[in-house]
Amino acid sequence: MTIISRRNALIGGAAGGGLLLAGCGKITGADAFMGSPSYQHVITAEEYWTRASQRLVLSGGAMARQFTVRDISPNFKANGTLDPGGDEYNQHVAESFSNWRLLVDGLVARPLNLSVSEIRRLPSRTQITRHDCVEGWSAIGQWTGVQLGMLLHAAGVLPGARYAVFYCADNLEGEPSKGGVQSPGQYYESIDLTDARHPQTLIAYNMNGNPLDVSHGAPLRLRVERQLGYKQAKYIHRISLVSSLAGISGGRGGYWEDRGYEWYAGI
Ligand SMILES: Nc1nc2c(c(=O)[nH]1)N[C@H]1C(S)=C(S)[C@@H](COP(=O)(O)O)O[C@H]1N2
Ligand SMILES: [Mo]
Repeated sequence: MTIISRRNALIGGAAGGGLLLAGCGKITGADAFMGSPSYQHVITAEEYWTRASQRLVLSGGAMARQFTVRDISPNFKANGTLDPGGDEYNQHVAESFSNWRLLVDGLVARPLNLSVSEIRRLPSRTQITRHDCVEGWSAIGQWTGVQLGMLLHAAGVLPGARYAVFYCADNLEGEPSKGGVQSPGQYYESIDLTDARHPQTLIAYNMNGNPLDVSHGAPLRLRVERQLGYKQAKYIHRISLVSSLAGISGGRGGYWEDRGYEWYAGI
């Protein structure tokens, strides 16, 4: 049993019967010594992060409920942007996202710049959770990704950092079904560092065992399982740590927050 599968087993147990599936990557010798400097930082951080994450779970950090494979919804509605479109995003789709980068910057000691394939080679976590949209629908899906806390640990969070801000590739032109003030804007979201370091908070790349499709946020999306649907940012290309949300777009920490929704969208 690897360190990683032990970690996943522990978290699964503490979740109260939550089922965790395989996909917990084994770091092979080759993987450990190949990859960009950013990739190396994350691999180096992994073991420390595993222990920190176990402590968090054992000390009773509330976990979102986890479900079993049988509970997965046959049709998981896609909502908000279904396809960011545009020349740049379309080019990424055509290249199967091989040139997509995830930047982790802002108040960090070592900014990261990772490809999707590097992210896929990192230790992963898989969880089956329920997604609740404010519009009144829910769906259960299985998500696989890298724990955001591990990335942040690798980047080295600097004193003063309070929020992680997620920048998305889509410009929403006022989604008609949501109410609120409709106006164009780049989708973005933010969470505090407690949620960012929660073991179930993932930068996800697989849904129900397959790479995310365009409608569900390809190639990378956030899962922050104790909050509502609009916090689950899709099409993420940058995560920035900041001390304050003022001055970012409308200043309230998210596309929908800037249009009147609560910033803390707890379920
Ligand atoms: N980039 C981006 N992320 C987004 C949205 C969006 O329009 N753009 N919509 C949000 C809303 S309101 C919901 S309910 C979920 C929907 O995720 P899904 O399409 O996978 O169901 O994504 C959230 N994340
Ligand atoms: Mo939503």
